Amino acid sequence: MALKKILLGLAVTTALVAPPAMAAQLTVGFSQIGSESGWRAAETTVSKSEASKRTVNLKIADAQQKQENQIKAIRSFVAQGVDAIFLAPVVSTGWENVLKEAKEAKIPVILLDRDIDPSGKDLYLTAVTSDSVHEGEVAGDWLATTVGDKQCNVVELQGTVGASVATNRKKGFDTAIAKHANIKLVRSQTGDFTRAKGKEVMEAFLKAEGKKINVLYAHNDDMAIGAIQAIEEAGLKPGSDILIVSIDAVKGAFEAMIAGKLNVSVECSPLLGPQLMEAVKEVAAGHPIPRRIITEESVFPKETAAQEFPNRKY
Ligand code: GZL
Repeated sequence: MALKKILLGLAVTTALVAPPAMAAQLTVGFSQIGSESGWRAAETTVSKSEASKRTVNLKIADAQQKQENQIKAIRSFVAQGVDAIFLAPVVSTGWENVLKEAKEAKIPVILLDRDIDPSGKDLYLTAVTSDSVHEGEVAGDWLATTVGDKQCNVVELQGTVGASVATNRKKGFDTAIAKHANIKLVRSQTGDFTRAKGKEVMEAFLKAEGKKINVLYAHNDDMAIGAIQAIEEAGLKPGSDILIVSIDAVKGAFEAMIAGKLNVSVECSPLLGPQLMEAVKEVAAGHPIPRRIITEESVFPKETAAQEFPNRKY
């Protein structure tokens, strides 16, 4: 049972001008970041399956987490004259030129799971994302509630440098713990959302801070899972010697919670396919669509992980 149902997202305002109508069989170019995490792989899988249920021909380009590959993919989609472009922007800056080319070609762009800087707000139709500042706040609030007024040194594994979700999850967490003088952030570094880098950076944290570390805050479960290996190899118990709070709520996180090695995971659903496909169909019909599509999310502590695990879809 989820600890709390949270409706994430910002106020919904409709786009001012209805986009150009499109043909019945839609071809959509999807510039996907890569396959850096279980979450990302699930998002790709769901997007494919939702497209196949509808008359949407989805062309997915995997950028291996490199912005230049995403820019190349978008240019190729524009040259092919696709009906719409989905973009999961690996970082939040550097999109103006290529998105202007899409706009000049009258190809609507829909952002997926991450944002771009406000300067680009007129270059896309809508953003299907969660509220990642709130996810960070929920993680920080959980920690404050759990440790009370006990002295607590935190290390942080940040997501990809420059990614909107990493900036926001840091911002939300920092805001939540700022109210608690006993909670101190002693180290913070990017683990690039991957298990391998999460393990490597946690090894460095352990070497530098050792037993002074009381808590790990990871911006996603994959980095937390990598860090769990490092903590065990250092002879410490993840989930008890070092509490771990992370975000995504992928199946691997539930397995770690059931094993008592992870304490809580804040959900960030990758199952955005249905909302995405409905948005692109609305665009095709020339209907105005909301500037932000809300995703419903929850928080899962280890105490309820075993009961919830069978319900998990990613
Ligand atoms: C969140 C998404 C993040 C996930 C990570 O919307 O952008 O990217 O939290 C993924 O697991 O790598």
